[in-house]
Amino acid sequence: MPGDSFGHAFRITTAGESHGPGYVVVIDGCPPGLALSEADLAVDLARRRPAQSRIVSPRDEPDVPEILSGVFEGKTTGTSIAVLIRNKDQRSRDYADIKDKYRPGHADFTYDAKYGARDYRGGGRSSARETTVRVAAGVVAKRLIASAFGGRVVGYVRQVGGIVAEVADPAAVTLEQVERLPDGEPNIVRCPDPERAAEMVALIEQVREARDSIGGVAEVVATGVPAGLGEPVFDKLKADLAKALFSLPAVLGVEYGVGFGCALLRGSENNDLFYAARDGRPPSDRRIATRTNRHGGMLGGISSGMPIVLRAAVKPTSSLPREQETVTTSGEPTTVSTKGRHDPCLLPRFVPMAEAMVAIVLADHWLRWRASGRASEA
Ligand code: EPS
Repeated sequence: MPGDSFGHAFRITTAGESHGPGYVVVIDGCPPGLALSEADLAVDLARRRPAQSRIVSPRDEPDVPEILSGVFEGKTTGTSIAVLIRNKDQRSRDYADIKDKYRPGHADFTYDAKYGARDYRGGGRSSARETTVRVAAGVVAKRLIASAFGGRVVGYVRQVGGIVAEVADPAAVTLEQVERLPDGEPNIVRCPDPERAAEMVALIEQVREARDSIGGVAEVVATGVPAGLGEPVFDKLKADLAKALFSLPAVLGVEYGVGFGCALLRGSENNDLFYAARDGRPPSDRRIATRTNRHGGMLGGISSGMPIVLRAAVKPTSSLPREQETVTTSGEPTTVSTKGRHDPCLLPRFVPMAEAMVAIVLADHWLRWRASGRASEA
């Protein structure tokens, strides 16, 4: 079965290639009555678009969304929502050279192995540009979870190369801190620790000058999520979130809570202890919480009501403007130097992509939980 769709009750299907006419997403399952406009979609699309700053790809895509269906008089109708985003700044001549060569680190070889054919322009279907319509769908999902249970998803850059941000409380990071530095200037790397943000920008500029690229880690936090989302045993919330993040290009690792750090801990150090948070409520209305959140907001694959905290490791951009050893499609040794307009570090633009995928999973699981009749009022 082809893999162009994701989700069950809230389901997205995407189509499009980086150097074709554009991309489309069809969003099924969104309830009626949500306020939604093209201007709403444009906010997150601007956070993802190339040419937004000096440290990302200069391909100048305006990424203006066109809502084709599913919205009437400013509100969702409950029928399928289709969004179209046209490609405007393709420069396909940059790719003539890789028609018969495999770029190291890219999907050229594996697409050929699978299909026996590929659109080699800009990576075709494997291009990270496909995430543009996922981000549009993510805005719809964010709207849905905000109105359903006050859910909020915020992502940020935690690490670039060896530079790691200090973040005292992931759940307290605001969108404003991710997008703006304390002096009001745009936070072009999207790291909420201003000193580390400046160091990250300098490092990204340095690797670009060296005609190289660098990887990093993004952290995504979902707050306001009620306890109870997730479908054991195969559709656990953690499993669907991992799939969502791994489906994004360049992701090599996903963890939540203490993640791989759990290998170093004893059970007595790792368990998060329960208590009844009174929050000024009457005794009959106590909220069960945990004193710490090493479990990252999910127990048994079901949301616990604590903030969901995930991290994704993103590899250094494979496209490098330097000669590297490779082979032609017929196996002859050769070299390749990638042209095109590339990001020396994918992390700043990865943040809205990761937020979108997390919001889409939460919207899907919320609708599934509600449909099962087991949802309590959030
Ligand atoms: C990409 C290669 C570059 C990036 C592109 C992702 O494309 P081109 O060589 O055509 O400029 O600019 O990113 C986008 C266009 C985008 O909108 O995100 C790749 O190989 O994935």
